Amino acid sequence: YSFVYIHGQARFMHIRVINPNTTHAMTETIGEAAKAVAAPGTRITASQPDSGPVSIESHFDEAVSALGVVEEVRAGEREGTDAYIIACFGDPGLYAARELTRAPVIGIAEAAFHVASLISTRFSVVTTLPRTLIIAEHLLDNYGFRHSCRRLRAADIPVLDLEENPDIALERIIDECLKAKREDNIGAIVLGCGGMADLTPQISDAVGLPVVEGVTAAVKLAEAVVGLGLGTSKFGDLAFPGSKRFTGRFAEYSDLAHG
Ligand code: 2AL
Repeated sequence: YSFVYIHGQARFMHIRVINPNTTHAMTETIGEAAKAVAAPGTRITASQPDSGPVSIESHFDEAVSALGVVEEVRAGEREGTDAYIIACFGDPGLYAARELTRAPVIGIAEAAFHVASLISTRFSVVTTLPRTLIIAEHLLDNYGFRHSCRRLRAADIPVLDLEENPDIALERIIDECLKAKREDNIGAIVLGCGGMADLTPQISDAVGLPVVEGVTAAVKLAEAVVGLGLGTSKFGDLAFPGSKRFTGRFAEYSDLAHG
C-alpha cells in the first residue's frame, strides 16, 4: 500500500465521487473507472442523489441535479471526506458545493480541460446530445479555456445510451473523435460525459490521439490537491454560506452546519 503524505503524515485518502444523475448503473461505471486510476492509498466512494433526473441533458436537468449534488456533499461532510468529484460534464452545483466544505471539490469538465491543456495546445470536446453543447461552451468561457478548445462536438447520443446501448454509443463517439482528428487540427480529445468514464482505453486505441476523460482526471487532481495539503479556500466567496432563514420545503437549510 502507498499513502498520501499530508503535512508530513502518511495516511489514506477518501474521495467521494458524486454522480449527479440518479442512474445507478452509471454511478457504478463512474466508481469503477475512478477506482482503476486511484492510488493504492485512496478509497473511492461513488454515490448519487436520492432524487433528480436520470440523466442531465438540459439547463433544467442541471438546476435540479445541483441540489442533489449539494445533498451528497452534506452527507459526505458527516462522514469525513478528503475530496469531492462532481461527475457530470456540466459540473452542476460546483460553486455551491465548494461553499459547503473545506475539502477540494473538482468538476469533471474543469478537470478534463486542465489536464488536456497540460498535454496539448488545442483540444476538441466530444459530448452526447447537441443541446448539451451550450453547457460545455459556457464552462469553457467560465473557466478561461475557450482558447484551448478548437471545437465542441456532439456524438448525438442520449446520455442513457451509454448504459443501455453501449456498443452503438461507443461507435458513434469513436466516429466523432475520428472526425475531430481529421478536421480540427488538435492534439487531444476531451470526452464530455461522466458515463464515458470507462471508455478511454478503447477510444484512444481506435482514434490514435490522447483522450482525456474527466472522472479519471479529477481523481488524480484530487489526490494532488489533497497531497499538497490544500482544500477549498474559506476566504472570500467560497466561505461557508451565511446563516439565514429558508422557507417552505427548504426550511432545513436554515441551519446548515458551518464547518
Ligand atoms: C452529462 C453527464 O456527464 N452525465 C449526465 O447525466 N449528463 N452531461 C453530458 N453532456 O452528457
